[in-house]
Amino acid sequence: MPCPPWRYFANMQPPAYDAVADLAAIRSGDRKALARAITRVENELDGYRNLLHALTAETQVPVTGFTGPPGAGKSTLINALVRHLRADWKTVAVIAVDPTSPFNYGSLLGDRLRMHEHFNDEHVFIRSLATRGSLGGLSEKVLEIVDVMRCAAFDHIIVETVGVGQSEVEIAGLADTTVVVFVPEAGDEIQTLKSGIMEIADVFVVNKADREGAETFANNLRKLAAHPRSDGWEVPVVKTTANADIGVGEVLEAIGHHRRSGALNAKRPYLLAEKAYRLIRRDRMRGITKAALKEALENELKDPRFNLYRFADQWVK
Ligand SMILES: Nc1nc2c(ncn2[C@@H]2O[C@H](COP(=O)(O)OP(=O)(O)O)[C@@H](O)[C@H]2O)c(=O)[nH]1
Ligand SMILES: [Mg+2]
Repeated sequence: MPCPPWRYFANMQPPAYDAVADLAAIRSGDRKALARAITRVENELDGYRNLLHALTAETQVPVTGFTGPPGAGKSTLINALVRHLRADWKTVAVIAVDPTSPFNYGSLLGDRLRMHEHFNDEHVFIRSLATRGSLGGLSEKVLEIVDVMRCAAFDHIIVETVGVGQSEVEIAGLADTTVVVFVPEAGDEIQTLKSGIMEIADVFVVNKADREGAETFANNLRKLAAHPRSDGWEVPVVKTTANADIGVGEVLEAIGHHRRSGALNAKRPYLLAEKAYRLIRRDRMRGITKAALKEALENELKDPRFNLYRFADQWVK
């Protein structure tokens, strides 16, 4: 058959993206469809909004966030948790918002070797996201990606993020249960983090319990966490030595208790408000950067009648 003229191809419309069919594939366990959907959402490719609008509220899949300073052992702990969950035949998705995470293929060889056992396991879905915006902050996209993942019928979804200031609060808006990982050396740090951390932590982990001062540190944390919160949940403190697989089962238990406690129901409007706020902020601020403002100002300032308030109003959507 002769080849049709090139115009024929140029005028051909690609088939419209069918979000409902895509979601059905994701629900049925098609991991390739899931990976493609994540890429679609991450890069805002054609139809990504349709996909998000077609999501249904999946509240059954537990989403646990791990936050804490770099080097605290979050990845090691998650690795051990995945091993425990797999021993129980559970499926797990891990999403790492951390450029240094061993879940990231580009990481150090040692870390990669550590994660190797799970990379080849088809029941463990691992995805790492580049941080956008503030250094160490949670990628804006992770919210949407986790919600897509919730549809994929995993038994657990785990999110790792580096705890640098704001991101602890961000992860609280994202995860059902937030685990804050400390190391015994964090003695002074805890005083400065105290107020914010107490609000968002559902489980405290003192990792590297093989190190000196772990017991004292854990006891100090217990004193801080001794009072039940307004939602009735008393934050447990678990000591772990993640690289020796010690205390890992207790972390899973603590997460399970939190999930079953009903505290989550009290937290849900807060979590959703946090998410909605971030989505709206992102959309309203789209295209508005200080660089773009500066560029526009360079022109406008030539006008002697320039007025900052009229200028700003032009940008308010
Ligand atoms: N001594 C000790 N080292 C640990 C423990 N857990 C993790 N590590 C080590 O701490 C380093 C940082 O761990 P990693 O999981 O990458 O930390 P992350 O940055 O919080 O994800 C690695 O060299 C781990 O082997 C632990 O319980 N005890
Ligand atoms: Mg890590």
